[in-house]
Formats: sequence, C-alpha cells, structure tokens
Amino acid sequence: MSTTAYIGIGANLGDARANVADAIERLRRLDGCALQAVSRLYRTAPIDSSGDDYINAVARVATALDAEALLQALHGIEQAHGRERPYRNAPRTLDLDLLLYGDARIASATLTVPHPRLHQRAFVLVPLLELAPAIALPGLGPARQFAAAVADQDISVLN
Ligand code: A4P
Ligand code: MG
Repeated sequence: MSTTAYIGIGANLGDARANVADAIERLRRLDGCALQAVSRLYRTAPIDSSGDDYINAVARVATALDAEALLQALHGIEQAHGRERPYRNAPRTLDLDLLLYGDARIASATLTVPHPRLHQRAFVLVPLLELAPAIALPGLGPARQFAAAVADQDISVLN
C-alpha cells in the first residue's frame, strides 16, 4: 500500500538554501518513500516567527510508512541538521512538517493532519498549489479557495 503525502520544508538559520536542498536529497533517499515531485524554492517573510527570511518548499512522496513513522523519519532529518527547539516558532535550521497524508484526518497527541495552519500560510499554500492545483484539504475543501486570503503575505520564487 502506498500513500501520497505532502511535506512542508522550511529553514531560516544558517545556510537556509543549502539546508533545504539537503533535506530534499535526504527525502529522496528515505527508506519507505519515493520522492515524486518538489516545488520551486520560495523566499518568504517570517510569519509568527522572527529572524531572516525563510526558504520554503513542498515535496510530494509516495510512502509505505504510516503517518507516525513518516513523522519520525522527518524528525530524524531535522536532527541531522542540528534542529534545536528553544521555543515555539523559533528560527530553525530545518523544519519538516507533514502537511497531508492521503485523505487522512489525524488528531493524536503527536500528530495533527492536515497540518492545522497550512491553509492560512502562503509559504505552504503557494508551493502546495504549484504541485497540486486541484488538491482538496480533508475537512476543508479545495486548497485553492484559500489562496486569496494569503495573497498579502510576502513570498517570491527564489532564482
Ligand atoms: N506535530 C503535530 N502535527 C504535526 C505535523 N502535521 N507535522 C507536532 C509536523 N509536526 C507535527 O513541531 C512541534 C510538534 O508538532 C512536533 O513535536 C510534532 O509532534 P516543531 O516542528 O517542533 O515546532 P514548530 O515548527 O515550531 O511548530 P509547527 O507547528 O510546525 O509550527 P508552524 O505553525 O509550522 O510554524 N514563516 C515562514 N515564512 N516560513 C516558515 O516555514 N514556519 C513556522 C513554523 C513559523 N513561521 C514561518 C515558518
Ligand atoms: Mg514543524
């Protein structure tokens, strides 16, 4: 059984662009996953966060891992980048969020899917819609209907 999952990638500490590029390579090599597509890289202003602009992207994988196992694998990649968590929304070397896992809705102690804020944030919504313009967010409906509401957030394609 294979499930299509979308992963949000973000970084704004150190060489953020290199961290995002390395995260993509690690996703490509991840056991139990096949990397299917990656959005362009975007430069985005911090939202509810501080520090430098972020580099953000979204990846699509087909995975045999269950959602919890996939989250653990993502945490492993974050740890390889020395991710520290001094406080919520602190600047970070690398953040990997499980945005969507098939059409699942998950609310456990460790995992909420769809990612609860994804439809409010251009840094997720714009690269997600680049990969999947017609995608539906379980419980919320078509992702594209939220695009107008985030149009004032600062985001640009990285050259
Ligand atoms: N967790 C629950 N559900 C999930 C999920 N779907 N994916 C739990 C990933 N993790 C999930 O996450 C805290 C805990 O959430 C984890 O232990 C996991 O079990 P974290 O990565 O340690 O902390 P965080 O990143 O500060 O929290 P979160 O909720 O991912 O924050 P946000 O809301 O994603 O905000 N501005 C720009 N421009 N670009 C960004 O990438 N990122 C954030 C992070 C804020 N502002 C930003 C950006
Ligand atoms: Mg996170």
